[in-house]
Amino acid sequence: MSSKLAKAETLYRAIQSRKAIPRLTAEEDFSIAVGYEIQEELLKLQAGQVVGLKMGMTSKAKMLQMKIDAPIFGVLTKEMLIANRAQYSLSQLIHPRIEPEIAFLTKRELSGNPSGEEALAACESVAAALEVIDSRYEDFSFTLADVVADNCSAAGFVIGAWHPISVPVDNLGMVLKVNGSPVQFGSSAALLGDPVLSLVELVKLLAKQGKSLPAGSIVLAGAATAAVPLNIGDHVAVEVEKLGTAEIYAC
Ligand code: 0L1
Ligand code: MG
Repeated sequence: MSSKLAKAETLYRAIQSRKAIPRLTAEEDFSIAVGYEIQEELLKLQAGQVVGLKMGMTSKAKMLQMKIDAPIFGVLTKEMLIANRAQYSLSQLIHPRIEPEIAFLTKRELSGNPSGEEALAACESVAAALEVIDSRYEDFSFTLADVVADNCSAAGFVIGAWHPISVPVDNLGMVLKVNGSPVQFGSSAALLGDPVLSLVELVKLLAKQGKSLPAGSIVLAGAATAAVPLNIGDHVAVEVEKLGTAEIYAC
């Protein structure tokens, strides 16, 4: 039986060596709560500067793609932030995928069980976003507890131009384009019916751990469609109605 730290070290080594590992629960089953404790250990090893959180499994499309059906969260660090329209090297990644997201920036702390209106009122702005995910597990094959331990496959994220929160966000058309060709179509409504409800869900998940969401957090609300493979040479853009684009040049 290996400790939580040993499991986090195994994930950390997978990141460092770019070598996918079998899912940790294949060796020893553990709960989702323990998955979050391993995630915390992994983040300590990575020693990044926390800038926000990401929600995962908040759309039917993602749940179907990954065969997992409960919202989960991971941590975003400054080191993962990719400038909009920048070149982004895939040389440190194992088998990256990319997915279209909506991002929020909070201006007030959120805690407990806020209503959608309270969550929205705590936001400063909203933006189109892309998330690069890179599971440390072979073939992106994992249980819920495994993927939580692996910081929900977090690897990188791109934020488009921030817009005042006065823009209604509950049903914005979203198109993911690779090299100019549309590959996924969705709507922000795919995110629990309204991406703000993904924010609410995040705050509730944090409350279960006795935590709150600090003011100034970036929050990715989850992928509105299935993720697609990200390859060297790809120009990927998400176009979100009223919010514009977030883009990346993979090299
Ligand atoms: O949607 C997400 O960001 C969840 C990522 C974890 C599952 C996956 O690797 O697709
Ligand atoms: Mg995501």
